Amino acid sequence: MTTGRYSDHDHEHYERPRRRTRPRTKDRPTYDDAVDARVVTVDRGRFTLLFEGRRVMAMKSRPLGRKGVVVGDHVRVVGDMSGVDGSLARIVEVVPRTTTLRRTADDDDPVERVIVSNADQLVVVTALADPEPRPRLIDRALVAAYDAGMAPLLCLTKADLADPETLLSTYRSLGVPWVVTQLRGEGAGDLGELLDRLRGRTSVLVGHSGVGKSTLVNALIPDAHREVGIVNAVTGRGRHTSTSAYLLELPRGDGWIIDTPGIRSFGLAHVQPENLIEAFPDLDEMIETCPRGCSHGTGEPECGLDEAVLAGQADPDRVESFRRLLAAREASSDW
Ligand SMILES: Nc1nc2c(ncn2[C@@H]2O[C@H](COP(=O)(O)OP(=O)(O)OP(=O)(O)O)[C@@H](O)[C@H]2O)c(=O)[nH]1
Ligand SMILES: [Mg+2]
Ligand SMILES: [Zn+2]
Repeated sequence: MTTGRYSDHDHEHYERPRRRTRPRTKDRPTYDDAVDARVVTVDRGRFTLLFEGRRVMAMKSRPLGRKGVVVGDHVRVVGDMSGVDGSLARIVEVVPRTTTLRRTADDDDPVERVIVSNADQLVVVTALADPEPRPRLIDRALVAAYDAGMAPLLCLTKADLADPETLLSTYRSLGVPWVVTQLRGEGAGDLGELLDRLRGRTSVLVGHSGVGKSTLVNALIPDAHREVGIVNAVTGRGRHTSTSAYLLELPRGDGWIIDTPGIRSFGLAHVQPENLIEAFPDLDEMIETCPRGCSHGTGEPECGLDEAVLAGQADPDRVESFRRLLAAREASSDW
């Protein structure tokens, strides 16, 4: 017992009492000397980190256990941070993530995975042609963005090949911001609008193989040297040129961008309707009158959304868009 020199309250400031049975050498080290770095890419259990402008290789250290480390993570690191060939630092801690982009386990991949962390914007990259745009992919990606609390941005590429109007008309009532880009053909090159939207944030590019994600990254970041593929003229598919997610810093430290491999499928079963409707603040309060267990989908009896439309309190286009996304969540995971 204390002799009165310290109050009980002060005791709480102590570190966990040291157990005498535990040999000293096994005491958990405190990582006062750890430095902050960010995960650029992951390759077979080895991590490339960015630290003071240079790339440093690292591995996970034991205290992390099975905890995953993903592209975009802010990490605390000890050891050799020189970045010279053969050097290997150790990641000792993952800083709590602000966002995670996840995919549910599905036929393609039986494990639920975090794809990237700490991105605040999801850029849904869709080619206007070559490969043909697939609106269901866009819907599914928007669901993933809203669920993850990330701002969506629609980026329509290859404007030299087709007109964006038809596609854009589908997305107007969702209020999703969009940019159109063209990096080939006459008049190619202006990325000012896209750059404005990327400034000061971490953006992750997602979309089918061959839509031009890596081409965009190369155009935005002159020394990115991302490998670019070709689209098969017969199948209209890309060749999955990029094979792992990769984080890059925009010129002048103006933000971060994460290039990802073309996605074949994207499981969304983890997404709850309640989370999705939060992305529709104008509809959110209309569901207060719904019967318990209402999914707010088309045909749900007495759904508050239908009542709100009938009463002229909700925009029918918005309700329809919300329900389209809700249905996209339940559809098969193929993009
Ligand atoms: N016509 C046209 N072609 C483009 C444009 N942007 C990119 N491409 C072409 O599209 C093809 C695929 O580009 P990538 O950047 O490798 O596509 P990706 O999305 O990174 O593909 P994955 O890494 O496989 O997921 C390349 O042949 C590019 O030259 C564009 O604006 N117009
Ligand atoms: Mg690529
Ligand atoms: Zn409802």
